[in-house]
Amino acid sequence: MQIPSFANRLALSTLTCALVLVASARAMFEPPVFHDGVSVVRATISSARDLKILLALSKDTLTHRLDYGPAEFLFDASAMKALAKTGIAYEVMLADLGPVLRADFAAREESANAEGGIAGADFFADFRTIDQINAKMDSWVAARPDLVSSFVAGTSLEGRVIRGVRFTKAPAGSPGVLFNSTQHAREWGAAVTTMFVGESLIAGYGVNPRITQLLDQAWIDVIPVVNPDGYVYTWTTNRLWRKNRRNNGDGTWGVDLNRNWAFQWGGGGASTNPNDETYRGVAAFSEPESQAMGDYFIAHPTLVGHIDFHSYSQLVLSPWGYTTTFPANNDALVALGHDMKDAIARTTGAAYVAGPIASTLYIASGSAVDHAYGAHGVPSYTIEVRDKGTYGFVMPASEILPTGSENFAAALELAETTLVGAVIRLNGGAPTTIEAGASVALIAEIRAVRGTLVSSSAKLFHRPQGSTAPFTQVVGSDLGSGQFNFALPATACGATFEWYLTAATQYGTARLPHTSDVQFATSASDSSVLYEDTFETNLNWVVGATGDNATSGLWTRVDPIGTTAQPENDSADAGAFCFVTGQGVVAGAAGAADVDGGTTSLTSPALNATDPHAVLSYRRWYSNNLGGAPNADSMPVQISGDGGATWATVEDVTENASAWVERQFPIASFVQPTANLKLRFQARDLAAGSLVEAGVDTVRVLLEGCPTVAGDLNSDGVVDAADLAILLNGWGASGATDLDGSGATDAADLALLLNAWG
Ligand code: 0X9
Ligand code: ZN
Repeated sequence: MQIPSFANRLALSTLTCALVLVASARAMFEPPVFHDGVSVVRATISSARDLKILLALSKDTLTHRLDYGPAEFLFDASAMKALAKTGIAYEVMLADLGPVLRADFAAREESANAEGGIAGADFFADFRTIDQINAKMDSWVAARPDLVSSFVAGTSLEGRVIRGVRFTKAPAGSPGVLFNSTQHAREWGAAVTTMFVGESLIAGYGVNPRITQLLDQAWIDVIPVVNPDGYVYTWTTNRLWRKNRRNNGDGTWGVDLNRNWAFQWGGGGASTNPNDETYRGVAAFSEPESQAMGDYFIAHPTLVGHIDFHSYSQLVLSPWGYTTTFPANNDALVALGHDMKDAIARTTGAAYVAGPIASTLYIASGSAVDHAYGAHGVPSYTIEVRDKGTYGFVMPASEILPTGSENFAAALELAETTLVGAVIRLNGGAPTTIEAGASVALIAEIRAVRGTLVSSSAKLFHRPQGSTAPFTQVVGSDLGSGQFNFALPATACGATFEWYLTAATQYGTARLPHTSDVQFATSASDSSVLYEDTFETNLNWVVGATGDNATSGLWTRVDPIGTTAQPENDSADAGAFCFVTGQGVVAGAAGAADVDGGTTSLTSPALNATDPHAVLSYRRWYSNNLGGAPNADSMPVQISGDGGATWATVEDVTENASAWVERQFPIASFVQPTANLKLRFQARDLAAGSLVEAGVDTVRVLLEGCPTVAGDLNSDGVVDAADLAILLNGWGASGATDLDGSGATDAADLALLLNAWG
């Protein structure tokens, strides 16, 4: 955003020397701006007209998303009045930035003073000034001169040093990766993230095998503040400053550094208007900060991977930014993006979205990521860290540690993968259980992000868990499109094997799990289906129960006709039929045939499930978020062990998935498994005006586990000498060794054991 009032008042002439002095002097003349009366609004762009109006009214487009859907904007009071009359849907995220920024500013001053300008051990307890960041980098070098060194990437317009640190134990000439942040001054969450990456590398070297292995083979450079002038300005004067501090000479200030890189400079999504937040500058690399970064890429030909950290939105973005056309290696770049997203989710559970920039976010040209990949062939990503808009740039300090740790996981993933060139991804993770006794297919996505895959290098290594024997190797079969099929070993029920995958390019061998000496463990188990109804035929479920009083939308077994609230298809089991609450009407409204007036019950016939380990599984559909009184109802799912005399609640569904959701429960958690088990779904419209649609499909009773083998006294899956020894030990006694329950362990038991031998 622009603050011409201040800029004009200052009327600074273009200065070339003593800029730092001028900058601090200006900070004295220029009082902080707190954006009093400015609201943060999330508006929904539904048409080109909406976008035009929003851009005309807004002081700033916080997310720069020039596409349909939600986007955040800043509006002053008069713009808010105008907005209310436009008919555009919006939500006020924050009514007045003023008090928030004032409080934030006061807290910062206090924390900067309290620490005497030098951050102590609790560096990550709060956001940090550039002096504190620099002091922290110095402390790293002082603590571990054998591991960390400091370098200068360049000098800013106002004469500040753009500093970096390198972490490595690898020999000269080794490959390396770069993590940088804060091209955009206000994105403090990004600066603490790269600082956290640095801190983790120091703390982890020699302690964590992945970090040690990495730094023994590669260097990692961290440049936390690419735009130091802008960063200082966000501390002294305007918390929401984005660009650098170029005096554009027309009363406006700043060039967007992430629109000023040379590759495809001047294309779409970059403004020619110096007053705009995405102003591209007068020429490619016209700004000393972006130019310094461009020079860095030239000076580091062994650079193999890069992340440019920004905030906010929780995105992992791959090239291109300048065009919606995908790069040739898009599938591999996106696979690594998903891999980073998964690493983030495994660390803190945070949900990030991965994909190519232009199709995931918006077109933006002249950016770091495009330059890294386009001009240097370096796989490069923009990560937009937390949050998703609740606090945006003014993220609370409590988010620093989770943001740092989840993105450290992503950074490690990028470094390890680009170093060797290959990405191995298990969609849905490694299986913990497979079907016993048969070879099971494992599909992995394997692609080269750099170089090409070595043929037949995609391999599975497995051995029984706990074994010290060499691993058995199996070459994966290439199914095309980056998919490889590995045959997991046929394994006896109850047994566990350990395994890992590898794949190589000319640059090295990727391994999953990444840490050598760490394997996945998968157990084999039998699963049998004791009961199944996919509702393709009538298996005697009963509609209606005592007390039912729904007047319409009663349960009915049909091939459903969909509405906005009801499924169009069954849950994709064997056929097309399922139970729904009232058949829909072709092109009908959301409320066509929904439940009205009360309860409708659907009860199963008596199910035979006496095994104590039996598991109940069903798929259900539920929608109650439309209509006049949304979310006023619920659907109890109940189970009875005595043929319907008494009922226990399995769940009370309120989740508006508007999709088929499969649920599984151990029956014994609710009732004693019996031969007279019943299941009941009660869809109901109890509150006036609410719209209730439900569905049920694919009900099963399953059994997971291993059958007990008579004679397998030590439960290792086989009857052998070890079991014989146990039996002989118990000779004459009753108990477990008395296999036939005769009261004593005797010749008859020995015969049973020998019969099951092997
Ligand atoms: O617009 C940007 O520069 C980035 N978003 S931000 O809100 N942090 O300003 C997105 C950059 C991704 N696009 C490219 N690298 N092209
Ligand atoms: Zn940014």
